[in-house]
Amino acid sequence: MKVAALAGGVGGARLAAGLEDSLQIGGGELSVVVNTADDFDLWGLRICPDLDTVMYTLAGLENPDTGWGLAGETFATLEMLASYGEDPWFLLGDRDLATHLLRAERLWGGAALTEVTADLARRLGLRSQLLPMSDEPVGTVIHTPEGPLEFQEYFVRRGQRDAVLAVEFRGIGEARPTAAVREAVSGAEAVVLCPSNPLVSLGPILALPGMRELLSEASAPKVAVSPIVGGRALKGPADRMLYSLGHEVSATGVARIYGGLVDGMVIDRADRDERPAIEDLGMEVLATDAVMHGPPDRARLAEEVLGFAATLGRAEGGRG
Ligand code: FO1
Repeated sequence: MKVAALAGGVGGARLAAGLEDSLQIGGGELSVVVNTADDFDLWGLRICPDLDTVMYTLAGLENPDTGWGLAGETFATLEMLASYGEDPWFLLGDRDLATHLLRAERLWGGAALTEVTADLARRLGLRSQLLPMSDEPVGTVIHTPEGPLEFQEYFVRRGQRDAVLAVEFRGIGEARPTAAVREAVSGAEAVVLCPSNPLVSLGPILALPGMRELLSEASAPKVAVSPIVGGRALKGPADRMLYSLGHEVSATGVARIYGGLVDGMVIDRADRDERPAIEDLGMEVLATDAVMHGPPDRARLAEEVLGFAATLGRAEGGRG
């Protein structure tokens, strides 16, 4: 079975790892399309946090406590940068820096992000395809009462404390899904929208010109997993962002954002009362344990998501 997963950072990476494990049993193939609108430049390096989070997780190298960065990381380089008077606000570990050095060398030499990412992923032994959503740069800007903030400035440096007035994806009009993304989505037998922030993680992927059409034209059943459980985000500021931007902070609120795009929503049992509201949006609902506490949960949830997608494919009688 060929599966395309759309993912942002930690939540997306964890479900992608579960999908990879469950697909391995039947010889399936996974392509993970990853948000690149959190990417930014620091000390001459191109940092791609979501790509790296997914890459390290699929390679089994991730820091299990944070979900991002590498396990057993050290920060001697940052300490030296601090000795030079630099502000070490973004925790780039010594080993993580190797990724940024190799990426920067290839990018500054003219290679496309897709090519560089495939090379890094191959060298770390990834079994799945790791696909940046686009090769053109897109930058999320968070508009706040303090003014516009670059995404990592809002997220890491200022600890997500600012009210969010609007979200802008700079450069999105000129960006396009890559050929590899188009192929992965149109050739998939199931498309999974991972439990990532619907506004700033999957939002940029879905905002790429042509992406929604690509998804609607794909014959595969499309299933989204809610990152909101019991009115709270599983990780990060998604709940506060949804609220600030006038969305309902619930699985139903997430389903409304994906309305017309997905055939099924996977929600947590805690939110099972929302089933009728989500079904009213024209989606099937699977209520299960949607919180991933560790690797066994990832594989179990992935199995359930793929099983659910298969029933949708059958119910629709091979949609085209
Ligand atoms: N997140 C933080 O909250 N603080 C950090 O210092 C930080 C450093 C970092 C370094 C490399 C990397 O790949 C990710 C890192 N992240 C950090 C995570 C990242 O900022 C966010 O998880 C995503 O951008 C949101 O999806």
